[in-house]
Amino acid sequence: MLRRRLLLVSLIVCILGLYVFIYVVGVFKVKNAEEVVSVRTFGGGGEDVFYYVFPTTRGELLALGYTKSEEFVVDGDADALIVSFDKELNIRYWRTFSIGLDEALFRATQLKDYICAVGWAVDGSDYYGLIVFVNKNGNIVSKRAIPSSTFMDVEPFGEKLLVAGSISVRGDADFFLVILNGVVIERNITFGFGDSKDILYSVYYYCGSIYCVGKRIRTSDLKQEVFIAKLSEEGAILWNRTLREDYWGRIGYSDLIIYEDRIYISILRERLTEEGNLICWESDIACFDLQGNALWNKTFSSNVELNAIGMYIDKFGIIYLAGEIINFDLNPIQQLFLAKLDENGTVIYNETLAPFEGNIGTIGSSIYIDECGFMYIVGSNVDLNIGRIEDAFILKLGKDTDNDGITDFYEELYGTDPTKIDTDGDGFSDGIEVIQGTNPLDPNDYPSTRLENEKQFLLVIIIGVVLVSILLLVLRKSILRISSIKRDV
Ligand SMILES: [Ca+2]
Ligand SMILES: [Ca+2]
Ligand SMILES: [Ca+2]
Ligand SMILES: [Ca+2]
Repeated sequence: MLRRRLLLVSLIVCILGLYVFIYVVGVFKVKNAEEVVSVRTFGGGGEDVFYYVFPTTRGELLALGYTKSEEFVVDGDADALIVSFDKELNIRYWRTFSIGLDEALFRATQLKDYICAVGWAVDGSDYYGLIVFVNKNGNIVSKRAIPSSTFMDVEPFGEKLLVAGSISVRGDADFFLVILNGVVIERNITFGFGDSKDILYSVYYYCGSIYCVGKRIRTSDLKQEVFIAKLSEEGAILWNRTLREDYWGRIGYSDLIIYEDRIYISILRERLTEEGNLICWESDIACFDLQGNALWNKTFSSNVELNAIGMYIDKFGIIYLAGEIINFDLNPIQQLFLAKLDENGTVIYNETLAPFEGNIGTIGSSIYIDECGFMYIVGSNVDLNIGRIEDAFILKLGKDTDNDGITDFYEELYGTDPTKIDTDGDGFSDGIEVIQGTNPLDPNDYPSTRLENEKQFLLVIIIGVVLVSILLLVLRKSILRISSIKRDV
């Protein structure tokens, strides 16, 4: 009898312990995201640029680019730069990296235990393709610089990596796809036109095929065109096509993303008069099927420049573009450009922003959207009085009216109420439910271990009191029983 009581007491103590543990772990780690529009700059006296931002599996945001420590720079002063931010834009760590030349990192991808970043190193007119492996502590564990090449993009390729860029052969450049096993080149695929300088800007591995976009500059007439191709895993070209063949203005950059069997390409290019004079720089966003047939095209233009080179597609299929607009009607004249399009190319949002005070221009380079709809844009700002790039920046954007951690835009897409913290009334905010992966519209589906608001706090107290009372009752009975046994003895 006594043993059974003791067993019961231990069981209740265990339950209480577990209960307190779940409560502490659950409640104190959960905090509603603030309604923020925040910006953080990174840099010193020289030039600092972020080219790319992406989330790692560790919940951080990594920004890549370069840093120049001195105001007046000479060759070799630019170093590759990696900065890790949390989602509140606090810097977790930053690293610079140099091989004695001018280095920059341009794109990166997540591998199982490492981040692989690619870019270039410049030595006068010589270019090196740069590849860097970074471990989870932000330390560079291996690196390689491949002569006569430039690396523009990297993509996981099974256990290996696909790197895209260009390689120079006797002064001419060819499209260059490298298959890497670590830093070891396992295979490379070069293809080009023989009469042009060719560079791949972006590569994407999708359903067993390789898709890439680049540009070619024909040496005879300097005509520039955008080239897209689909290749087999072995490197055979399955189809290819050039875009804007009638066109010979310069191409600034092009990016490629595939989402649900559709290829999306952004192009930064010049628009010229018939006489060949520059009107402006403008951006196209074009959509193709997997056979390369054009589905739609949309152009964004301004009177001087509009670049929309930062492209991201979220899980709802919304296309985001971030970049820069230069327009003499704006004050300051150079601002951040941001647009959202639906899958049919309809613009659902289009805005210019000046996040810095004073005569400071803003150049957006890359954009990422988290699961709650917050947008993170990186780039660099420009002192417009002297026309010089100053600091790299990261900007977090998103309107969250009810402060439940989900932006108003994403509440619309999730179908939750943008003015109600807990749409389905199950005691868990819409934000917590989205982060925990439960249905914010189903009161019977809610997170099991994370507790959040006062209602639950009260419930926790009540259940706690009941459990403690039972424990005391059982203990008292045991003590009484023990004393009665003693009396009997
Ligand atoms: Ca909200
Ligand atoms: Ca809500
Ligand atoms: Ca809820
Ligand atoms: Ca729910």
